[in-house]
Amino acid sequence: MNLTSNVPLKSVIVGTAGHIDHGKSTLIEALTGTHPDRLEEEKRRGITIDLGFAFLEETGVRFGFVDVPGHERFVKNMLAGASGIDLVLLVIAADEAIRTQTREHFDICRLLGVQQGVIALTKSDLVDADTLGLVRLDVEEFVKGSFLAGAPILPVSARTGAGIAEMKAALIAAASQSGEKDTARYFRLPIDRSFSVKGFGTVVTGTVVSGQADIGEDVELLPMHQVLRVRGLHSGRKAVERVQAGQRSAMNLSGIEHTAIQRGMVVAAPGRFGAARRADVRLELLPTAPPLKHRAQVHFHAGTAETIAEVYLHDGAPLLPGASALAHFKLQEELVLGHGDRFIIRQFSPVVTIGGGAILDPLARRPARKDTGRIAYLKTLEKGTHDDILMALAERNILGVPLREIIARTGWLESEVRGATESLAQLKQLRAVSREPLVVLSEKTFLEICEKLLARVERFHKENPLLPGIAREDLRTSLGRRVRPESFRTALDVLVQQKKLQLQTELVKSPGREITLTPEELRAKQQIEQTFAKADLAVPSVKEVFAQMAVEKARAENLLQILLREKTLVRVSPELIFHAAALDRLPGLLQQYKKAKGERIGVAAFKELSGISRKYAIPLLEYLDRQRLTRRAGDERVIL
Ligand SMILES: Nc1nc2c(ncn2[C@@H]2O[C@H](COP(=O)(O)OP(=O)(O)OP(=O)(O)O)[C@@H](O)[C@H]2O)c(=O)[nH]1
Ligand SMILES: [Mg+2]
Repeated sequence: MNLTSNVPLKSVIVGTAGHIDHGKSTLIEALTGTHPDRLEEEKRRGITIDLGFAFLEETGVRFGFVDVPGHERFVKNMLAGASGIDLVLLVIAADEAIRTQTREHFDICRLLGVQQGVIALTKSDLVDADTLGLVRLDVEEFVKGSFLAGAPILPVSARTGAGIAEMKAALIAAASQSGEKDTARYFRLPIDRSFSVKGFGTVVTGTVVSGQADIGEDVELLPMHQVLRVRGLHSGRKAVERVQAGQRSAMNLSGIEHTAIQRGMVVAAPGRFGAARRADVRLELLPTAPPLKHRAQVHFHAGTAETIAEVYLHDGAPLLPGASALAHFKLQEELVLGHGDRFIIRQFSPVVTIGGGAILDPLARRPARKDTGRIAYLKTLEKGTHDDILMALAERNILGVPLREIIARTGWLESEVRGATESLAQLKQLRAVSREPLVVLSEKTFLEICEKLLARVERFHKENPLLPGIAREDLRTSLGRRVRPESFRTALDVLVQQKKLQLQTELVKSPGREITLTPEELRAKQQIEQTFAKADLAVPSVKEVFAQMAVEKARAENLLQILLREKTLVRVSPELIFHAAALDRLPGLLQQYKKAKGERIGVAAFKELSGISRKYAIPLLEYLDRQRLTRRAGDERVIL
């Protein structure tokens, strides 16, 4: 029985680094039994060209080795492998000591924020003890002041096997120091290979940088935002049910051709990450690099992706060697980046590593000269608490920020976003204008919307004294497109609750706002009413009534509306209006008729009974039908 099978293994990714031919791949083979070179061309030329992989399980640690090429032309492949590593195995041949790519790979590890490592002095069989001693001194000097200061420096020989056991022990010791992985964050796996396996279909591989994924789950392929099903998983060449942060993983995906997927793409938890062409960053220039000019073009590498970027320096002045600054990158292709991701930049030509840094905002906007709050905002993204960052996001997005965007820009969990929203809402700094999906607005912006609403309603009343209120939809569109419907709805609710506005079905009005008529309007209103009262059932047309009025037509129309709303007048058909008192006489008249002549009445008889002209008799009868005072029966009506 295998007693260790139930003990959870710690997953640690070790990446090699070092100059060409210094024995990286050979050392991996000596440690794991697997030679990482897999391409025909690699075997023929005896050099590593692309990333190679090997695995080793030792004393509770599951090592995933990523072997990188040392050749200067393949540094970009090295970068794709180096982005997910926990430990670096820096390989320096004892007979050659420190060379160009030793330095470049080491710079890259530093810029990527690798925290730990072990140094191998390979080919120890080729040098004597004195040379070995000198190389060791060189190396100690080289790593002084860096994360590798004090790291073990171990002579090894793949040829004789000397030092290999010590190397394993050192890796295990270093692995025990490496931090726990964040499996709680949302799943993300930058793809380094995509191929097809007979009988299975498309398989992608990479190192899981955060979260976990299970067989049967959906993942999103980015930047194309395509949702795919996970059919199978492998880790360390074994079939598994789940892969998680810190593991080398192979993922069998259904619904896509392997040729549609390339290195640099990402599989991730659906809806949690974005893809963009602009990023705000903290950029550090290597002391050995030449000054970097504003708007210079560079090669940009992050995760397993690479593209070309244009560098925007905020004050326009060049960045000096060894200095760091807040900067903005305009990328040639859409990349999937996360807050805090490390990146590397290389000079456009000749191609050498010149700097790197961390992503602050992976969904950045084009920098604007007039945007004076930008630097403070970026500093908040860099150093602020969750509350600070959420406030900064809300303040800079007066339209409001939806949950999805907050998560894609910060890498927080949904629960963290909701938590920060809650605490800021209690402090009256933030307002959730919608809960599902969550959309937040700074309280300041929200209050501005409320003020604007009140002012709009006030103005409406002033401009339309004869109307009871503004239609809700008109009020919303009057705010323009810079206010979301959710913000409008919430602001209106709040104002109604605070009794600052009143809502009557679809009309919004100021409370206590009654229509006040001028004496002239009052007279006109009475005149309209009396005209209809006098006409009784022989009503005039609206046009005729208006023709006699002293006030202009628009005002007369409003006064008519008021009379209709008060139900003093009743609209029987679009053209036909009666005084309510006249209509009230009809049921009595009909009942008398019924008693005297029976329940059926024709149009001519009705005309005679009511004294109404023929033109108006039909619409009026139809009105009586609707009122259920009569019922149509052929050409006649039955009085009910
Ligand atoms: N004598 C001796 N030769 C070694 C040792 N390790 C590697 N070599 C030889 O050095 C050469 C290069 O080794 P690799 O492992 O391919 O070197 P690498 O660093 O992986 O090279 P790239 O991947 O191309 O950068 C090979 O011919 C190895 O046989 C060693 O410990 N002793
Ligand atoms: Mg190699």
